[in-house]
Amino acid sequence: MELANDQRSQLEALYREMEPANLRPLWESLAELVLPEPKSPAVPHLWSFDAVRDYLMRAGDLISAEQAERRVLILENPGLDGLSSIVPSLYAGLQLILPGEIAPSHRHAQCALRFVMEGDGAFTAVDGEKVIMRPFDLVLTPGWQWHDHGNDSGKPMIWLDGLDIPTVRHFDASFAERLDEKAQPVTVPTGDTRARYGHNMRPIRGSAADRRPAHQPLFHYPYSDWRPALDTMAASAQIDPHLGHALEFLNPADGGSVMPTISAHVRLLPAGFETKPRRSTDGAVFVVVEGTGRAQVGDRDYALKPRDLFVVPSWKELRLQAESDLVLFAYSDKAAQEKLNLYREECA
Ligand code: GTQ
Repeated sequence: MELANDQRSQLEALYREMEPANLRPLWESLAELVLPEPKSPAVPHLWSFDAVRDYLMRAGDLISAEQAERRVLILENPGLDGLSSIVPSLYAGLQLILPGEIAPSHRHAQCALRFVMEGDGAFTAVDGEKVIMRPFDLVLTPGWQWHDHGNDSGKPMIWLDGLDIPTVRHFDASFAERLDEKAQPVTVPTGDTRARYGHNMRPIRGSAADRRPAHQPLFHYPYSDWRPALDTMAASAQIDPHLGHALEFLNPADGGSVMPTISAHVRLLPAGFETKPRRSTDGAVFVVVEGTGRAQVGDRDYALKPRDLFVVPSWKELRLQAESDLVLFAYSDKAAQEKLNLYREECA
């Protein structure tokens, strides 16, 4: 803004007078408030699973899951210091449950997903039903559904927690409750919800068998379903040049995203495949499920190995290269952005 010297000094005097009245001039900050395109404060970053795991196991020696309520190391974006956020709208953490431990029952407004990184056979109980968690399963605990976690297996279990904590904070809409008992009573056999809602079928609406919340019935998307689906897809010659073979997880209630604020998908990039550059306004968290390759995120370049985690902030160009068959899981705030008519993508 071009201003004459005396105009500038008179304006600044006015700003100082206005400040105690909690008033500020828009014209000094308009260009930073209404950007011509996204300029995320979040930066690309990669966490090596092995490095995080070491710290998590050390925490496991010092504090129990019950004491901690949730024994989790937050993956905080280096550009979002102190905000417990991996991108401005989303949270990510790695949670450890040791054999015999319980993370007590609670419910909250925030939506959560779990993506199993290590171990086999711990459970998450959701509204009275246990899900047995196996490697690379996706388990949801949708907003306001009771959940606790426990480990009856003989080995440590580690999973990625993806929540919309910063989004709920943004709306000042957080509610949370704890159950008096440590673990909620199990009232429904394991697998019951998947049988009812997980096979492109559902109980007749309103019938006695239609027992789950109408908007959010399903909470388990096992690896044993999604991984073979990707292989079958990859047997066809058609591959999306920007995505590879990609499948999005759906909410069977409405065919939309898994939860109101969070979308999730998996992809398979065959060995030697390289995606064309693509950018989108959603902030996304990726997990390498299998394979090796490279990810270029904006001006950063990462070598990928199994169980690494990396973040792609809004509008940063992403290119992926598969050395061996590369399988990725990702979640993002695309679901929330689409509801607000904000989502955009651009393919080069
Ligand atoms: O498992 O309920 O990583 O409430 C953060 C907050 C996990 C959980 C987190 C939570 C949980």
